[in-house]
Amino acid sequence: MAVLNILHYPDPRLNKVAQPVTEFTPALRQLVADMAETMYEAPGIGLAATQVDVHQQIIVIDTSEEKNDLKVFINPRILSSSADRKTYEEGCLSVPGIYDNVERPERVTVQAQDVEGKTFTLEADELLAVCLQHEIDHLQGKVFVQYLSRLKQSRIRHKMLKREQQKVA
Ligand code: QAP
Ligand code: CO
Repeated sequence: MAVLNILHYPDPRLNKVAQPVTEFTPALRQLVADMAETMYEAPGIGLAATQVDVHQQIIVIDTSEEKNDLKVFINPRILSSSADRKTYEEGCLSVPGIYDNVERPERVTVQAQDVEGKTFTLEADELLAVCLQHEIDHLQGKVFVQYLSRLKQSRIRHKMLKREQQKVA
């Protein structure tokens, strides 16, 4: 088990499109375990492989209070989204300390595979629906900041770059 390094916005590697997983190997299991450890250690409620610089369609989520309900989504697809929308204040492990409102469909039906390659379908609402959409965006190279106004994006970009600078200085 290992805690992986998380890429920070505006790292261009966060904009890479993840490829489908084709082989359900012990190495995939290990990566999922490491992603879960990285998410719990942060602590966070969701992590996409893109955020740890692995450009494969893999997501881990745990929105439970007790942090004992790990959900793994390999090759996730949104089959349907509700017309109803809801605004939620989102954050992201790749954009630490930044939170802002994003409007998305309130409910989604997602099809994915588990770590063994078995296909399942899940209807999600509430926080899980927000988190799934946020993480699936990551696999498509999209960070939640990209839903905000250009002015906000520019401010966040500057804040993050300045913070990186201070680390090296
Ligand atoms: C995505 O985000 C998400 O800024 C998962 O300093 C967020 O786990 C989906 C985190 C909100 C739905 C709603 C953020 C940790 C964790 C920070 C996370 C921070 C430390 C974010
Ligand atoms: Co995120």
